[in-house]
This record gives sequence, structure tokens and C-alpha cells, in this order.
Amino acid sequence: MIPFEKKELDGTDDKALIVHPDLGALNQSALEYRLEEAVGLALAIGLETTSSRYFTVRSPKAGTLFGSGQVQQIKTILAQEGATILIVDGTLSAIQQRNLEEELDVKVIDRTGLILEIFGARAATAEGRLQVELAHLDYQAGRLVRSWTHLERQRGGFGFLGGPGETQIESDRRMIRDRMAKLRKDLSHLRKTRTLHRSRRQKAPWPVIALVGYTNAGKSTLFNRLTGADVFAEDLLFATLDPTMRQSPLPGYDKAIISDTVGFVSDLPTQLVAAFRATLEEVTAADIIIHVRDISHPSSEGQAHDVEQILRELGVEMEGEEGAPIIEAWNKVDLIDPDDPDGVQLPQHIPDNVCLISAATGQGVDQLIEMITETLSRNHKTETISLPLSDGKRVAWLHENGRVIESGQSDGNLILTVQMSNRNWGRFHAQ
Ligand SMILES: Nc1nc2c(ncn2[C@@H]2O[C@H](COP(=O)(O)OP(=O)(O)OP(=O)(O)O)[C@@H](O)[C@H]2O)c(=O)[nH]1
Ligand SMILES: [Mg+2]
Repeated sequence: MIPFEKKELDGTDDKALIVHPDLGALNQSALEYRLEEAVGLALAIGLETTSSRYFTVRSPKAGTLFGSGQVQQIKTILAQEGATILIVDGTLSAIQQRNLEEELDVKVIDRTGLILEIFGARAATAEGRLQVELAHLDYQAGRLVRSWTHLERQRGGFGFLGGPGETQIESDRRMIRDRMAKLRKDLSHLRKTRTLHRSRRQKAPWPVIALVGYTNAGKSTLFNRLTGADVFAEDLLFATLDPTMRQSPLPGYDKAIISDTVGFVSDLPTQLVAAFRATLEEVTAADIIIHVRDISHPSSEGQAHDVEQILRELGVEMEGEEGAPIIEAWNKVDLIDPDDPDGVQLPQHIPDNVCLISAATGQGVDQLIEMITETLSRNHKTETISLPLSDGKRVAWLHENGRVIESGQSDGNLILTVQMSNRNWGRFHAQ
């Protein structure tokens, strides 16, 4: 345990003030949704918000990000509202965080820190916890800020947001480094085991379908509907953290494997993208990706954009032959009221790879399943071929790149029924 210098806050009724530094990237309404989202993020670790507002930052100050007049204003608001935590919905350097804490005399946390704290409280599997702790330490390593360890006790997070006193910095850094090295080792061990599981599963003749999307889009609700599972689905940001896989019947197939994954959010900390890369390998290995979108959300477009960017960062091919086909499930259509002139409306043109659904009511889910099987069969073909028993190389290639559904022998030949993407069949026949 790292001997952090503790600053006890009255943990039972901490309330947060949220300020967003407006650097000019967002328009008025996007700013408002961003603030709303930040309130949701705070709530995800049980923090109530006194108010949320943005400050226009024309030239960010190296020491405090906000200008000195703004810092005074924030100080006044904190006192007026009785907030004991300041959430800055943006990125703070370690220095900025510390200076703000000193000037305002409250705990200060930035967006990355907040998301890390949520993930710390939510991760349930051994691997998830190791990954989050690693990401946390990575973020922590350069930070010399006061401790917030009460959150660890209260909310089950890791509470690494705090930091060492000046005198202990060096030894603490060393301890952090050592701990990170140990975590990496444990993780690589766990991953080896998981890869073994996966390669065994890859040989199973079932397609893998990955659900991805912005947090709160309805992935888990859809997952439950498709699989009859009862996964935690809540109006809570980052309700799901650890990926879950289930079997589900799919017309024309014995079964399919559907995986529910962690939701994405704009400005997902790079430490976390890196940490979850391995878990999200399920997505990269999927036969079909279902991008679940909350189409009733006013920022739906921007959210889709963020999701696509994170998928690219994860190495998922978004267009062309190489990647898995992507279907967009435009969810929550039940919330769209075509007669409401102020409400969100569906766009005029709806692309071919889109299915309108309501995971809550079940509307459109049958069409979605149809679209999934259609897309699968369009992109995959099943062939029965005969190969000489001695052709071990080609047999191994087929096992590696396709799904061997049936295998038998006749007259010294191996008869294989294989399902594989059209592209792989092309490669096979060209050999
Ligand atoms: N009205 C309506 N609400 C829905 C629909 N689908 C999901 N919801 C609600 O949206 C909220 C979020 O749903 P989840 O399934 O937990 O969302 P998620 O994408 O798994 O979220 P994270 O795990 O947090 O990333 C819940 O309150 C659901 O009941 C829908 O089709 N219509
Ligand atoms: Mg979920």
C-alpha cells in the first residue's frame, strides 16, 4: 500500500460542482449535453452535483487552466453551493490539478480521473480489475496531488486519485512502477489463458456478433433481448464494464455467440483504451459488429462519431473488404415522436445497413435478426470440399481461417464442410 498523505473529507455528503472548460470545440447545444453527460458520469460513482456550468477558456492558463477571475468565480460558487469536490470536465495537467486544489481548497478531479474512478468501482472480473488498476496507476504516476482515499472505502473504487506528499514522491513513484510491472505480468498470464479459450471457441461453427456503442445506448438491453439473459441494464453510464458472451439461437445457424461490451464515451482516457484493447479483441474478432445507437439522443451523431473513432483506435477495420460488416441498430425509436416539432426526428435518408429498433419494446428486433443472418450469409459461404489426407497444410489453413462444420473421410480423402468469408474462399481457391 502506498503511504498517501490523507486529506479526510466528510465523505458521507460530498457534493460536486461540475465545470466544463469550453475551448471552442463544441456548439451551444453540444455543450449542454456534455454538461448533462458529466452529471451522469458523477452520478455513476454516486456523486451528487450541485450545479454544472461551462466557462469559456480563450487562452488556457498553464498553471490553472481557467483564468484567475474564473477561479475566483468558481471559488464563490463552491462556497455558495456547499460543494466539496470540483469536477473539471476536461483534461488537467498534474500541476493544474494541484494548483486548483490549493487555491480552492477542495478535491479536484478531471474527466479522465472521473472515468477511471467509475471503472475502478465497476470492474468485476479479475482481468477487468487488473486493467483498471494499471490504467489508474499510469494516470497517477505523474500526479502529485492530495489523496482521495475515502472514495476507495466508500464506493469500492481504487481511490488512486490521491497522491503522495512531496517528500515521498520518489519512493512512491518507484512503488507505482513496481506495482505496474507486477500487474502487467499478471495480466499477460490471464490473457494467455483467455486466448487459449478463444482459439478453441473460434473453431466452433458459430458466428460471433459483437454489440458496441456509446454508453447508455441500450447494448445490454438488446443483449438481454437477443439472448434471454439478464445482464445489468440501467440508466447509468458505464453500467457494463466487463464483456459478457452468451449463446443465442440464430435462424439458419445452430447458434450464435453474442458479446456485450463496455460502452464508449467521448474523450475516453487513452490509458483506458489501451487497457481495454485486449478485452475488446472480441470485437476485432467478430463476424459482425452491431453498432447500437440511441437515436433519440440529441447528440446521437456526435456519439456515433466518437464510437467509430475509438473502434479505429482499437484496430477495427471500418470500411472495405478487410473488416467485419457493421450493422447500425438505431435504438430507442419508441422515444421518437414524429409530431413533436421540438423533438429529435429520424433523418430523411436511412442507410441500408441500418435497422430501426426498440430494445425496450422489442420493436424491429426480428428485422434486426433477419438483417444479421442476411449479412452473415452474404459475407460467408459454406462449401464442402475434398482434400487428400496428406494435405495437412491446407487442412490447417481451413481450420485457422474458417469454421469447419463437419469433417469425415472417404477413399483416403478428407471431406470438410467449411463456412468461411467470401474473401477467405477467394484466397483458398487461389492457392
Ligand atoms: N425507451 C427506451 N429505453 C431504452 C431502450 N433500450 C434501452 N433503454 C434504456 O436505456 C438505459 C440504458 O440501457 P443499457 O442497456 O444499460 O445501455 P448500455 O448501452 O448497455 O449502457 P452501458 O453498459 O452503460 O454502456 C436503460 O435505462 C434502458 O432501460 C429502448 O429501446 N427504449
Ligand atoms: Mg451495458
